[in-house]
Amino acid sequence: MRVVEVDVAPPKAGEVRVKVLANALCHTDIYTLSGSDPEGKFPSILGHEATAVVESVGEGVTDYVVGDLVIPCYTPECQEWDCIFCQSQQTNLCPKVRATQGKSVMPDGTSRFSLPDGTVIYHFMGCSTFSEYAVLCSISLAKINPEADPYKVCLVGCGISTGWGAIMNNPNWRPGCSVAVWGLGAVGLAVTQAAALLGATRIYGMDVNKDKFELAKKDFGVTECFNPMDGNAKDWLMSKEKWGIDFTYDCTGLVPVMRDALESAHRGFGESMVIGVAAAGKELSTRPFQLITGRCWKGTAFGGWKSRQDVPKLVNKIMLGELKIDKFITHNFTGLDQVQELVDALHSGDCLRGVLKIAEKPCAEPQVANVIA
Ligand code: NAD
Ligand code: AHE
Ligand code: ZN
Repeated sequence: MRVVEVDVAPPKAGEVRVKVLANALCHTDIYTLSGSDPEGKFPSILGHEATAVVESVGEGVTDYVVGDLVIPCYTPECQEWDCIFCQSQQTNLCPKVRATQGKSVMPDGTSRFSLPDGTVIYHFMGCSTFSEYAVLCSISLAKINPEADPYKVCLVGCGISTGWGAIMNNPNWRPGCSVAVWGLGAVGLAVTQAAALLGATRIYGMDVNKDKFELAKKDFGVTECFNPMDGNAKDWLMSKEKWGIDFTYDCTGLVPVMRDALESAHRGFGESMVIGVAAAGKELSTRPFQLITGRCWKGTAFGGWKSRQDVPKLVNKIMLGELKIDKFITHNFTGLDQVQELVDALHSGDCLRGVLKIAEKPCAEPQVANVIA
């Protein structure tokens, strides 16, 4: 990983160039950096959990004006009448730019990033916000309340929204239920926080790092913790709840954990949700009997939120104090030169989210000088 000077070309039709104010590090950035992502293409600019300001707009872009405060969204929302995904209430997976996004380029097949010698630098997840400037599709931006704190609400761009949505967007959710979460990072703790808020009465947290347990119980609604290094988590859960857990969540990206989560789900109606991203080549397995006996295996991308319509609402709920985001921010850094410190922090085991401040928020009002005539 290196910090270098990059040329950021102007936005083309349907695109927006933004000035990035803040970017938090998500585990998925590290996963792609490690080479485990089959779609990872290098050299690239990582980063997808950000707040930014619109710097310029390309031809045909009418939804944004220069100065708008926005959150980049790796799951876009084209909102077109003939997009069966945007028109459906069942999904947030708008596929409009997914094919080119997966190839790490813009919809016209080219990149807006290059080195001064002409070397192409690739995009990442349609965002690439570990940068002073980035170019995104206009359908990949959510315009938010200009009064929002950009150094906090950047978290809405991925992990926290994903964890909250896994609970809040589940039509089968019911208060009084039991929940089990593997992986007490920011995503897993957003799941437990939302579960507690929506009335779960037993919330079991599993992590191989026992240092996570105190905070999980104190601040994020977890009622009991277990370290899978100390024994079989499935057996432990079954000793607590005879027929299994109502809702289970993998927030590790490890396929053996995903299997345990499914097999710990309640006989007859338990649901298990895959949230963690598994490395290239990994596959799931279980006995089909687990499904025949009524367990349901599913997954979520970005917690099911429809990005452009739901992200501004999430930001408002944070500003109203209904959704608590502060406790997820364990580390703060300033300037792109500190990106390695940010990565080291997430690896250290005591970091939920580290926020990298990249630029000052511009003043909302024009500055007027006092003049004595
Ligand atoms: P994180 O690294 O902060 O947290 C992961 C946690 O899992 C750590 O606390 C770690 O100690 C724990 N862990 C590791 N092995 C474990 C095991 N065997 N059993 C129990 N716990 C274990 O990561 P994060 O940012 O919270 O992200 C979690 C996962 O969610 C990642 O795989 C990430 O790529 C994925 N993710 C998915 C989405 C989505 O839309 N589906 C969105 C954001 C992140
Ligand atoms: N490139 C990976 C896919 C990774 C993946 O599944 N990403 C999640 C978001 S992780 C955010 O931190 C996701 O939402 N996926 C849906 C999508 O359209 O990418 C691979 O395995 O190819
Ligand atoms: Zn992420």
